[in-house]
Amino acid sequence: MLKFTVNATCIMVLQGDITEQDTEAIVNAANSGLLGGGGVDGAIHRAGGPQILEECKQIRAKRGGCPTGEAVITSGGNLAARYVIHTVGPIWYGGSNGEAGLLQNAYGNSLNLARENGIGSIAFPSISTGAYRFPIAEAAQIAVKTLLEFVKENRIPQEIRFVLFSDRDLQVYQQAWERNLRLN
Ligand code: AR6
Repeated sequence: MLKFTVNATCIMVLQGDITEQDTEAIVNAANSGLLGGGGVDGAIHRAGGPQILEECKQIRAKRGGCPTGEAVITSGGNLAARYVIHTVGPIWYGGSNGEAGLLQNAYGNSLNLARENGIGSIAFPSISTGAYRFPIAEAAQIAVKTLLEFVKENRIPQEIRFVLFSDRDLQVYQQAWERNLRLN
């Protein structure tokens, strides 16, 4: 586990299950259809119950889903978290199809939505690095840079957690944070 403060934000990088986090919001690595799926998306809908899917369906009916790089918000259903922010990371097609910018947007728009909703604490999974096959070292670098810029500019949220499923993934994200904090 890594824990440090940047500006006014406490940042924690840890191994765990995002569905068990008691932050005010957790972020879901969803797909544009918003109707659930495997990986972290499946885990969040299973743990949170039918309320989340119901709200996702309403959003889908209203605006036809969630484009890649954007984010929408629902309640957390039965989760400890009050909100779920559903964002859609890019599918990796080799890196020359705008993947980096879209991943940056997914993190940035999730944080913008958190700010708009006055959310004080938020937990992120490793977006796009599972089924969507984004190389994790590059994804971690994008995540860290995007978050650092946001907390420096905004001085919120009070707490950000990065919740990695495997020990290997935890090491990659810890290294990315250590590298970027040295550079800053
Ligand atoms: N807590 C934290 N991390 C988790 C959990 C969990 N409970 N479960 C899995 N992970 P993925 P993507 C990690 O595939 O690549 C879905 O079907 C996992 O080990 O969940 O953005 C959606 O519906 C990996 O490191 O998301 C989309 O169709 C990370 O979460 C598609 O997959 C992301 O893996 C999105 O693909």
